[in-house]
Amino acid sequence: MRVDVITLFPELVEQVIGCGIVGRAAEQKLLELHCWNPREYTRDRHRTVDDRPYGGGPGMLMKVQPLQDAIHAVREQSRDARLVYLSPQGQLLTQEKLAQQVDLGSVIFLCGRYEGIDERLIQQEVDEEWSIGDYVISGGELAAMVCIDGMTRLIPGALGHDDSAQQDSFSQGLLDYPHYTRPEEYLGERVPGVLMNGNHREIEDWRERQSLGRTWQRRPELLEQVRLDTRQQALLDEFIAEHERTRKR
Ligand code: 4GX
Repeated sequence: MRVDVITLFPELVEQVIGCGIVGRAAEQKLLELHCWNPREYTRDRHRTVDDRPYGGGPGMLMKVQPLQDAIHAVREQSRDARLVYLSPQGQLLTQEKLAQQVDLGSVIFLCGRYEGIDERLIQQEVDEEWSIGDYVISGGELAAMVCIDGMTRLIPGALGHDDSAQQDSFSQGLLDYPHYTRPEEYLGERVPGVLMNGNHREIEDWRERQSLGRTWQRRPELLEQVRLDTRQQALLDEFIAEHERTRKR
């Protein structure tokens, strides 16, 4: 998968490509990342990349000409890629959106700095606007890195082990179950017995019951988006019954 990033801080974005899962995917050529710096497309001595907003007010916008030229340069190399602008005004990112983008293929991320970019440039060039959450960060770079990281996990072969991103939280629309490692007893708390008895059917049931139960407790709105099969409904009912029992005690 090819990912292009238009950014005033290419070093920042290139950092993610050196590390962990994303780094390995790049080494294996599963991911090909290119950064484009609008500063390289400026035409004045000062290499100006910002400009003043019409109507006044505080803050600056990204200067249109260098940005437009950078976009056109990327487009020459990545014609059919979707151009995604990252901003708090965008559609909220979900695991499903990331998966759809991985299926579609190449993507260009446009990272804004300052107060953003000219609205007409968004209308002309941008295919989709995404937000990583309802909060404000200082530029689109960290948001693009979040997208790149999340997408990379979904590229077939990018996760080292066989049991793939299938196991991740959200891949089934549910939260993850709790995990335990050594020691067997920590601060007086023991590892749940079911995980120690080697009965894989029981372990699988326990994990799914925990997934369903934690989603019900912490993010009930997610449960409305998934259709539970009969087994899952029974496991959730068991979790809720157990929850009611311990509440009464
Ligand atoms: N999810 N930001 C973009 C520049 C900006 C300002 C105004 C449009 C309008 C963000 C987020 C995010 C901060 C990146 C503002 N763009 N990006 N930047 N949340 O907060 O994606």
